[in-house]
Amino acid sequence: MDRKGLWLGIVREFREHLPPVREDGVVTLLEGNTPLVEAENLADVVGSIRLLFKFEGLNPTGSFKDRGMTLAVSKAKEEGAQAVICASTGNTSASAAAYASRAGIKAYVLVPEGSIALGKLLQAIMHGAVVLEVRGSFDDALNIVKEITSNYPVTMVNSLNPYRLEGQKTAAFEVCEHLGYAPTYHCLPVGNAGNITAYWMGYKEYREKGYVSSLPRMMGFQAEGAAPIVRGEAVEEPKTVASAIRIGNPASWKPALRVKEESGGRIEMVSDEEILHAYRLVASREGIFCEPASAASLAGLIKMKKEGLLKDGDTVVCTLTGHGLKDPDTAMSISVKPRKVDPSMKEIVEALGL
Ligand code: AN7
Repeated sequence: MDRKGLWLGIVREFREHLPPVREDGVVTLLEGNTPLVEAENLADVVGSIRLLFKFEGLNPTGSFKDRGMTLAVSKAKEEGAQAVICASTGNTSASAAAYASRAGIKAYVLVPEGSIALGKLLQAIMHGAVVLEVRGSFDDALNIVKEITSNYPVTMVNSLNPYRLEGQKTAAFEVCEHLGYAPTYHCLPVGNAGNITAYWMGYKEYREKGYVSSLPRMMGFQAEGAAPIVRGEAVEEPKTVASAIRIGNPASWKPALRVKEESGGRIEMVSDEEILHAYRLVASREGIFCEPASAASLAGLIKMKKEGLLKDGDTVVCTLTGHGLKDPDTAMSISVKPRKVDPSMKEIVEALGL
């Protein structure tokens, strides 16, 4: 059958840039190939730049984690693993559970109690993972996962698993291919700092291979209450509305600092208020519903604009890392509830202000 034109998932599409996987062992949900959507209605906040959103919420489980998980789970299966395990603020566990179910292996998931978005918790449960809510933080859970994987036959699929970042770097390839060049700046939310590290790997590889001639400055944004990299010390009790990046001791802390240095970029922080403002802005003006953590990238860009960092004609890509539908509670908490009306023409016309 001629499959020309059909997307085959990142492991097959970017085969020559990734560690080899046996053809019959690829565990995929056809992740990747996400849209790079041009902003049309934000000039008043970001000025005369070309702004594009890499909407990773359109991956199969609704976040960028699927890019790394297809490769990590394919390799785990190839190596004969019976089970995978991760600690997660929600998206990694949703993705691990989905890919493990497809691979026919078990997924164990440790999440901080009461602290992950409802949709993500349900994804892990629906895909059949063994889910434990740990009375502690994400960082506590990750420490336990590290210890478990060095003592028991389960494969870690947190981003300390090198296949995760290898898979995630493909998002940078796609940006280069869609634009035909590398952007001036690339803005990302930062939690464990794996994704910013992965994008930089991807950009550097594409430049080395001659597909693009320049590299972006990498701009990472943590939430103010969970900004260990910015503050230069681990945060014992990270706090932010953006639960996905509520992380006090990032796994890829040092690599992220190297990315900042090498790319001439920055790692800064944005407040919850700025995050929620950007979250609402991109939904109400551009038709893209991302989750709160994702909006840290746009919040950061708005801050860059205020600081006078942007020049007319710059191209900026903001990655929107996860889908807004994952976190109905946060959306609800900042939304005005719809007004209830009777099925009366008069009342409805009046209520609509027509
Ligand atoms: C939507 O799922 O760490 O800086 O356990 O879900 O690569 O950690 C999620 C992180 C940004 C931060 N946006 O990326 C997890 C987890 C969303 C996320 C990040 C996450 P990294």
